[in-house]
Amino acid sequence: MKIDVQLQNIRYRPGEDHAPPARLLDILAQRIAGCNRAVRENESPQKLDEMLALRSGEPTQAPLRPYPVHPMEPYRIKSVELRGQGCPSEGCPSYDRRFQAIEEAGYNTFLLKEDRGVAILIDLLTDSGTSAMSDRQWSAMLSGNEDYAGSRSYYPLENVIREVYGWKEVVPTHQGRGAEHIVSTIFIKPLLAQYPGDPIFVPKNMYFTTTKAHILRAGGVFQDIIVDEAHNPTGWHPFKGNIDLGKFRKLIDNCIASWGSVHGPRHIAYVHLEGCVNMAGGQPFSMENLRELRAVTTQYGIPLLLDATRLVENAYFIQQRESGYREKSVAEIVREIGGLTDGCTMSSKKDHLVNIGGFLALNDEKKAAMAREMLIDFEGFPTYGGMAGYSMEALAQGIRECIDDNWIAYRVGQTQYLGERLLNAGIPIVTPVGGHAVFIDAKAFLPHLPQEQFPAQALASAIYLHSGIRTMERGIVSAGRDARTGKHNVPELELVRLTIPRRVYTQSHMDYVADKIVELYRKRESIGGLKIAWEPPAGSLRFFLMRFSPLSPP
Ligand code: P70
Repeated sequence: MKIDVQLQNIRYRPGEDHAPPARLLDILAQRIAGCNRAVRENESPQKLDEMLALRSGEPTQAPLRPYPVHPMEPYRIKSVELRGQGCPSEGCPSYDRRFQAIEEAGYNTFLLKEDRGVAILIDLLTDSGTSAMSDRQWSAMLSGNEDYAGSRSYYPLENVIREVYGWKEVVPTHQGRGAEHIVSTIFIKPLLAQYPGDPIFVPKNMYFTTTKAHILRAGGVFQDIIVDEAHNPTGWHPFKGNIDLGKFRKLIDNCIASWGSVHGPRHIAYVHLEGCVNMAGGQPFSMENLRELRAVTTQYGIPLLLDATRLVENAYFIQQRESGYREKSVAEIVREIGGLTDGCTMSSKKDHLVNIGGFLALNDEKKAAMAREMLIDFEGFPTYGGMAGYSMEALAQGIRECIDDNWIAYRVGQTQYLGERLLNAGIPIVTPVGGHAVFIDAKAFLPHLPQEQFPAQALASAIYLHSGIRTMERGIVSAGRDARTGKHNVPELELVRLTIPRRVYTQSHMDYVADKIVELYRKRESIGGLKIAWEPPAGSLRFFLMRFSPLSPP
């Protein structure tokens, strides 16, 4: 590819201007590629051509930024949550208060409590159910209809899901795991009855905690088929969420070798494809990968379901990074993805800008009928499935709002901003930065701690203690124990997630977060490891409730 850039017109950040030409060129390459991956000293330069190729013919100077830029909010604020009035230092609880709070929480950020006033200054535990709703959502809620059956608040929701994603049958649930419970049961259990004693597989692009728990609970065998690049926190790849089709074909071939060409592929209940893979750092899959996957699943008659929880963010990355999608709206891309799949499980608490809700959707009417039967036992009647009428109204409106191009560019842009600020200070984070969160590589941040001392858990506690910012461990603690051996599952990625709630925090909050993490990084040697103080006995989701204590006093 020929590159024609007027180097003298490029502005660099203060301090960068006098860097050697090779480094300037590299910085330039990174910015042009729009990957927002600032270069750290002594890193090998990326290939300029490869990165430019990702922009598919964009004018090369358009995306240049002299320093990380926080996008402007595509909304105004008209209602706020008051926090910490009367607290000294801008509402940040004192060190003593933070120390007491983390001690009481057993060094588990999930267990921090605000029972005696403010304990948490900025809450980056999760983007789940933490969105600020719009004026339109709040006003829609007032027209919620609470009839038990046939609620008129249900039908607009059903219509908007069909319109936006394209699946035919919609089954509402109280949140994502309600949908996972039903989907894994109705797809796995009939096959276990048909092939008694045989394993029934569910391959997926990396595990997610609740998803895997429900697959196992239904008697299935989880199989990770994500590309190897996903396990490398800093390797640069635009679609680290892709499925490795080689791994998928190998699973199919093994099934055929064991049970023949008709019954073999039926030992795979469905493929589950997650958008913006949470446990990999919010990494997207590409449309090309999905199309190839669709071809294989069609060939063998294997259902292809999405975990569509963060699909809108995934669609934005396709628009930004995949050739041929620049001119398409995020809504068009989402619809295209929906059309290539057989249904989904959905936690609406993320993309959809609501505090509670979810659904499953399917094209297969028979399976949908099975799902509704189960729904009545576990969630509720098919026209509310665990949500209030007012929640369904807020959800229908949230779905319309979240596929707006301006909104999603802002949303991902804010995450990129925080990521870029940390990268510029040399903090080891997962790159490229994902859609909903910045993930700190705890192994690289705390190289002095072995994984058995829970470095990500220790770092999440240290961040809280240092700054009042709450984050979440995504490493060996989240990975749980092997049910057979009782040993810790040891994931390659040992991460702390800084998850950004939607429409809640501003640039000054992001700046505070970046400043505090950088401060802590400078004294990282002082952070010690943890040991387990208590663990729930049946603990596939042990991270929610576990307690720890420091190996040496903090
Ligand atoms: C998070 C939340 C939820 C989630 C998800 C994906 C890709 C399904 C779900 C389940 C909440 C959470 C859940 C377990 C452990 C920690 C945090 N993710 N698929 O913070 O949906 O919560 O509605 O049942 O990310 O990432 P739901």
